[in-house]
Amino acid sequence: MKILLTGFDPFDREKVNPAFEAVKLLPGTIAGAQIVKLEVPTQFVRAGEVLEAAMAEHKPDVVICVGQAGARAAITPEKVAINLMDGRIPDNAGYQPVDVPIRADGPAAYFATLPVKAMVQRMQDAGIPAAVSYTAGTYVCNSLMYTLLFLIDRKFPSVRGGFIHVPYAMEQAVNKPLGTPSMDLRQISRGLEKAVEAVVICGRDTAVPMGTTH
Ligand code: PCA
Repeated sequence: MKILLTGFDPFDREKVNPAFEAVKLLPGTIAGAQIVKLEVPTQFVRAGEVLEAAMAEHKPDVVICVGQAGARAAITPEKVAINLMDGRIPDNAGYQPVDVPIRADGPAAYFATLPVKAMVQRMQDAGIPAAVSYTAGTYVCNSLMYTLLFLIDRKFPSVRGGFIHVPYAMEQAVNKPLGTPSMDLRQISRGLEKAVEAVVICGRDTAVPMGTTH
């Protein structure tokens, strides 16, 4: 099995993006699966183009995109991506769409085709804070997740795919307000490794309740 893992470059005046830093720390093989690592730009349009080219080149069985979610204290596999771009800030190319669909010919939303609950469970079993997330936001991460699932739907039907948001790396929180959540990069990477193990091991997701009441 071959798994393509992507991580974004830094954005919003940050010096690092914990997503690609944690992906870089991963071993080359996880649970027998070959890991291919790819940095993608934090740009609405270009990120999807780079991903599509990499999927055509590497022909992965699974694609997992990883991004930074600075306000979160846990590693969060995303359940759903929506067909909407609404940038609070411009992307790294200066593009700031407001209420623009990602694909005019695409559905309103796609679900991840990865076992998100099993991924969360395996991270928690390893002592790493993790939770299912039911919104990937409206910025470049949601856009890349939607584009990935659109590409799987229309062009690469045998591929399974999804997205994981990770907290700030600890060093990013140093000059931020007290209480800003963060996680050690090695723990983020260990969490990603556990999540990948779950993808390799679990065909169907575990049916334990993890939904929210709000
Ligand atoms: N996080 C942003 C975009 C790039 C990243 O790492 C997001 O959550 O949309």
